[in-house]
Amino acid sequence: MKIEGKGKVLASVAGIVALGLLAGRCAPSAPKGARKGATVSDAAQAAMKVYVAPGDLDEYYMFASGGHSGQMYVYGLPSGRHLSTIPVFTPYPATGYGFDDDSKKMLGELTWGDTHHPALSETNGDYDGRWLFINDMNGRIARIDLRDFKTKQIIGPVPNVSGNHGSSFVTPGTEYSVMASRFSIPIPKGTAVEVAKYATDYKGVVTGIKVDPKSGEMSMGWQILMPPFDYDLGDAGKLVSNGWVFFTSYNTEKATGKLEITSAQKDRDYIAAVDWKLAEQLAAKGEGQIIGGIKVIDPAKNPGLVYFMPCGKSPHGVDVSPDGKYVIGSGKLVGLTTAYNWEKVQTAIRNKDFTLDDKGAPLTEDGIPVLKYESIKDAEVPVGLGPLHTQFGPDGYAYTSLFVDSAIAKWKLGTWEVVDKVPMSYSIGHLAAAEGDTVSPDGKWVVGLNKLSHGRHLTVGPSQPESSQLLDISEEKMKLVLDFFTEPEPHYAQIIKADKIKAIEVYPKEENHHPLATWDVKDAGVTRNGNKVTVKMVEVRSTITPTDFEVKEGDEVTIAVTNIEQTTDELHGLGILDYNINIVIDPGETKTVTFKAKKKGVFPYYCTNFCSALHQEMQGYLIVR
Ligand code: K7E
Ligand code: CUA
Repeated sequence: MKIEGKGKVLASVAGIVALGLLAGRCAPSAPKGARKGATVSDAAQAAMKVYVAPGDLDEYYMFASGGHSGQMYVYGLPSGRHLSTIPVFTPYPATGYGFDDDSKKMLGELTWGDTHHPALSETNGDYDGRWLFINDMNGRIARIDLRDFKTKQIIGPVPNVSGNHGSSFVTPGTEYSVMASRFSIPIPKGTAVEVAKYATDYKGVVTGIKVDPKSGEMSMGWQILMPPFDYDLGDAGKLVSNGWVFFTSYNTEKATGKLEITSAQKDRDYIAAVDWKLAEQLAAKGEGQIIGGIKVIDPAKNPGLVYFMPCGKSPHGVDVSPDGKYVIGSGKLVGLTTAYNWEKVQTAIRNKDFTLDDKGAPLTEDGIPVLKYESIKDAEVPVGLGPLHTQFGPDGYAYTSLFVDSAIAKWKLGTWEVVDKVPMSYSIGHLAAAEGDTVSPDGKWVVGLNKLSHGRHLTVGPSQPESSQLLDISEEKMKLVLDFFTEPEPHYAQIIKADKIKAIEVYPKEENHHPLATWDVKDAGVTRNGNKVTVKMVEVRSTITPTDFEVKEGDEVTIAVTNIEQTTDELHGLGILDYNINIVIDPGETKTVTFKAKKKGVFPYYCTNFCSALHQEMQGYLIVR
């Protein structure tokens, strides 16, 4: 999204090239800092592709999960600039998240989360720019509203879900955001059973969290009982496969102990294919047995609900092609990925074409039939070692990350030909393509989300950033054009065209319905009801009103701050020293913070967010007698 037109960009690039040539005095072939072996022309071309001139805007947003930081990070592409941090499962003093009453309540007792897979809301299988969902291993999903980039709801911990890794993938109409247990446990939660009884007494579950199509509000949809495997990743079917959702699973041995050995005994693990439309119907009929406070549907009693598709050992990603015709899944330690043909899967289901056990009977796992691998696979594509995750372009090309090879392979759906491979530095996990999970990927860019960054940046001590690498995929050969660095731990990211997001920068006054909103400094002040004190506070450049107030020791104090600004970027903060209070109020917003006045004395408060030349004058005194 170049604001000032291409001419200016080319002129800027000419500048880069000229700089490169000047620097060339000591390194004749490459600009200063370019990797060994790069020529001026390679580096200049790459620079031209990713250069976003000062004042220009990126064309894409990348929303990357922050792993066990519990946050989401927003980057611009192709520049790789970090634009924003969206606090989700962890307090974040920079925006006061987790300190004000509402966000504190939303976080509850858990002040950390482990986020893995962001999912942008979809309409007809395309990102619609409305919401962003993100899972937490502690059995939760959060919804971020992309109108203001704020976390609006956290659902969970959802009963029976343990280690919510296979999440927060959405169905093509955002009917559901799904969850799957990584760690099977005895359910309901709270039951203690020895690990020796794992195979019989532990269970996994797959859950559909219903999303209200208007408000995005999440509620419990359905839950399905699953054998005690480890469920890993998921993806919803689309177009021809719409109505189904797929999850990889490992440890189908139902083993315990050192899984790296004990779960490597069989030839194959499974991809679970779940008919979510049937689950929805069954849930509507009241099917299921209440476990842990919610109805859990048993697939053994409801044929057609779940099938297992045999897959290479320890698969990670499962990915549905943009047309919905292929489901791609791989064993994590092998050199090929399998393309399952959805038509063949359906035929196998119709014909009851199941894997047979040693006695020649159809193989089931806790009552769930296992389809026959040979009947449902279309191809085994020799992508390279350690295929983890696949993304797609608009032209029938697929891009698979290879952890062991540390590379990305480009291959063609249908011909199954591997056409290109580019090394990553180092050990790529997921990869994300522009609009890559939709029915109409953009091509253009793929980001490799690498696990290690060793030697790619100025040293910062042992806790190193993660390296992401941007590939230009607009031509036949992929080109590595940029390294950039992210906060831990960008397990997965999604990339959306920037013009799909219509964010506000100010909360309009007329939308503020907070009961304690105070828009006139004359209405600011203190009211008392017994030992409960309410302080209506107004912040506007460059005064906090009231400028001082008194309470008594032991009072329960609620401060409601309204930032009455209606101007972009005029945020105000409220920090109260020694009381661990730090909130930030956006223009037009009202927030409350409640605390017990436990300490006597005089406590200065002040605006923490730089707002004007007299920001430093925005201060006052809390007196506790
Ligand atoms: Cu780290 Cu999807 Cu949780 Cu992979 S995840 S590489
Ligand atoms: Cu208000 Cu600084």
